[in-house]
Amino acid sequence: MPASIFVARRPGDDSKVSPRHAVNQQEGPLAPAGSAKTSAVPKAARTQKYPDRPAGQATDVSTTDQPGPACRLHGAHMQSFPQFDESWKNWLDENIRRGCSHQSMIDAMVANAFDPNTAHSILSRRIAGEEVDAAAVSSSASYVYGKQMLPQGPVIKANDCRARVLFSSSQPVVALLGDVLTEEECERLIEIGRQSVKQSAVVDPASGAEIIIRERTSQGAFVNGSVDPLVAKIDRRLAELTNIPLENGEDLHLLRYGIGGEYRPHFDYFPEELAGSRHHLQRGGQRIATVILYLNEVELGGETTFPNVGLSVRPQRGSALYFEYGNELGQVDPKTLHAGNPVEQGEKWIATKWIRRSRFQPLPQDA
Ligand SMILES: O=C(O)CCC(=O)C(=O)O
Repeated sequence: MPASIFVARRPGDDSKVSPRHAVNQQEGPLAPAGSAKTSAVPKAARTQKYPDRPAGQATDVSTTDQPGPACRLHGAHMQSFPQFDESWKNWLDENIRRGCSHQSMIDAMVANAFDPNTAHSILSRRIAGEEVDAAAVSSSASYVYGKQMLPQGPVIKANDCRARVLFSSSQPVVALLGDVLTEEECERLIEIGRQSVKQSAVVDPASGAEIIIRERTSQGAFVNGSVDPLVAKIDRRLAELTNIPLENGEDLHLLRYGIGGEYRPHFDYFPEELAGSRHHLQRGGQRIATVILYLNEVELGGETTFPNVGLSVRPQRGSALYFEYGNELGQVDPKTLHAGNPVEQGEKWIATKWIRRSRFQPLPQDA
């Protein structure tokens, strides 16, 4: 069962480092030879920090984060649509040769406005000695906001629920809905989760395999109506509220974060240019919308944030955060980059529904 695509965190984003993670201070990255413009790379990127990998945790092999020489800075100016040109190619090749940590190279590219998945993919391809076509990695056309799928109005109705729209935005399309689940339903889902969750995985952009990485420190489980009739009831409710056919929804994903648990910035859609997405896209097409159901209130931390648009949502029991990111042109909306902030006190329980463009096809073992 697919999980979301991992996105490398931005450099210097120390606020999201769990207090439980020890950090190793690395030698600061070096300025490029002959360049006076050290300011071309954000200041934060000059002091890379590397959270330790928890003992025994599997590694994302395509971004091994071994300590090593800090990567030299690229002299590029921050721009909204970076081009992977000759100078970036030389920069990457030099830092690969110097044995820099993969994460530090990805971080430096992201700090220069590369899409994190793209940076990840370019790095994997250069390491494998493959040519990278500049045109293929430059940004695609801007996302076109068409007609929203979510019904409009202050209250959205399903057969068994009246959800109040507490907040909404149109670019990106995000809405916070109150009263989607009752207290008892939240309790029951948490109870089901306690019996079933295990360490969460993400999709490796290169291979498509599920991997466990430090960017996602939670425990999760996919559940459907065969586990409990309540899940079928909630699935129906979400389909009615979102106005998207029931069969387009993946199984409900229950997720628990303990103290320090987080999900660093990522997209829920599968980047079509990455080989690892192919297999997942065959199972109902692209993901086009997400609903996050908040099952409890977190004592401190655990907000869902959208770093590209400065939005932060505090979990409120029974409410649902809806966002959509796939339009009729087949584009995906990068403004829906989002994260689950580290839980500082208490625990956090959510249930996520990822929705596909077409009918979702469960794997035989999930059916
Ligand atoms: O934990 C959160 O608030 C975000 C969860 C999330 O990003 C996801 O399930 O895709």
